[in-house]
Amino acid sequence: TPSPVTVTVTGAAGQIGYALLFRIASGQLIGPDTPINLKLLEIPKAVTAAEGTAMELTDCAFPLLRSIDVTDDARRAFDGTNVALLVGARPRTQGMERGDLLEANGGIFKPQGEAINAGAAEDVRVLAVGNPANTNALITQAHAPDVPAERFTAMTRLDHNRALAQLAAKLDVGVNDIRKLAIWGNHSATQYPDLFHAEVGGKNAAEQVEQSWLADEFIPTVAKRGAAIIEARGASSAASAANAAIDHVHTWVNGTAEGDWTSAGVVSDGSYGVPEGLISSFPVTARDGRYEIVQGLDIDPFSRERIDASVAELTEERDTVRRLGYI
Ligand code: NAX
Repeated sequence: TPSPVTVTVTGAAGQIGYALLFRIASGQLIGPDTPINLKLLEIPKAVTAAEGTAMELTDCAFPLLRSIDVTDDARRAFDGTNVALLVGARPRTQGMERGDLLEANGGIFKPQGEAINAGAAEDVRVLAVGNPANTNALITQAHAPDVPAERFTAMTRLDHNRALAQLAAKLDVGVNDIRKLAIWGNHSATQYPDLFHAEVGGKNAAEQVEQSWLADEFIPTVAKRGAAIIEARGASSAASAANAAIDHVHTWVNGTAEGDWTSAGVVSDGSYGVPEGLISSFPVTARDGRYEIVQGLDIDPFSRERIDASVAELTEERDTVRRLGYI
């Protein structure tokens, strides 16, 4: 059997945590043979609830689940961790300005970055799910200078999966018939789901849909899907977000298929005019346990404008947290 992997989940008592932990413990995160040690981080008042979830995990008698540690101490939670899923975050409440939101989350992700730097395993991989995910990942990375920057990522896989599902429904094909779709920029309403490089049945996807559908239906439906779920469900996406987190890490570890790519928020190397160091979504491949930005794509003017707008928002978020002293 492969050696055990330690997985830390923050916000473990939340709704994404509840949809995520059982799938990790059943072997879907890394692979069906890899034993798992779970570490659950919560704020003090939610530790008891997280302990309740731990009891249920125990009661599943998952063959791969070796241990569960519940704590409100970040140092302990990230000690020896191989995979850190940063789900817990301060949600935006009514009347809260964007700056307040960034400030509240800086207070969460800075100490978590420090704890990762202090104690995580050599090969640690970090995924920020909690919003604003890209900038939370950036803050975490800034406080873990001993960990290679490429190990810090933000989740746009849910946006990617939403885009796959919308396009598959439009063209009446299976999601597996679609290749090379991409989400660019921020995990926010400015994100840009790109069909111009996507292929369906080996042919260009954008050429198989009306431009009006692409611009007026597809892009806004994908970008505003989170709000539509809240409207319908009375709560934000949870199981689909957990599913995307599983996909993100599974792909990172196990790789993308030949001739395909996926989407992830990764540290920019300056490609496509995205300022170096920003954590922005790109089309990425995964090979040998590393995400790499797909290089050399032609960006048409329609796409350029949308990528630039989303990247401008990321730049603004970075400037705000810089002003606040978080990076
Ligand atoms: P919940 O409010 O249900 O759970 C969040 C949990 O985090 C709570 O139990 C809370 O006690 C805990 N928490 C808060 N501060 C913490 C800290 N400092 N350390 C450890 N735990 C802490 O939210 P949930 O629905 O689970 O969503 C979690 C986050 O995911 C939110 O920020 C949400 O906006 C974000 N999302 C991101 C998505 C993405 O695609 N990147 C999609 C889904 C989701 O909206």
